[in-house]
Amino acid sequence: MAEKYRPANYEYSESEIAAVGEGMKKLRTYVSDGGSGSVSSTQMEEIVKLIKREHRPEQVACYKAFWDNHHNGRIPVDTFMECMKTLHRSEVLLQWLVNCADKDRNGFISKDEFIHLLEIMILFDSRIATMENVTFEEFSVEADTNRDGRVSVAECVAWLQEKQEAQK
Ligand SMILES: [Ca+2]
Ligand SMILES: [Ca+2]
Repeated sequence: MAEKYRPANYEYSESEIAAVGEGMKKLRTYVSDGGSGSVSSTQMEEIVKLIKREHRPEQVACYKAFWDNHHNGRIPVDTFMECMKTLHRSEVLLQWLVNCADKDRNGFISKDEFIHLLEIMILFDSRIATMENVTFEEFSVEADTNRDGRVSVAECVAWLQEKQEAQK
């Protein structure tokens, strides 16, 4: 029987997290560094299998981009295990996805980045699918709470949270 994928709000138990940590240490690119060691982001697909998440290529690419952008392509085992403890909280996932979408890492969400954000959000959380109809123009006005003409990562996260609340 095929094993079911974990949903976006799945809360991993301590023993499951520990087992993923052990699994990561068996991967080909694992390097011990005196601490918990790290794995190359090129093995993201294997890691996503370890956490039993869906691993469509677009999703794997998004996870990989995060570690490439924020950790130079190495995934520290202890940091990854810490992430697993909070992934089920939707605000953590949102923060993480918006950071992923901010491709040039300037702290603001441009039109291209907004379109990319909607694409990746729908991949990760189908509850957000209804946002597909929101245009960038509407987003830039609604989300720009300090009215400086651009939407920061924090403003974007707050806007998404409001949208999610409104859907409940
Ligand atoms: Ca940006
Ligand atoms: Ca702003």
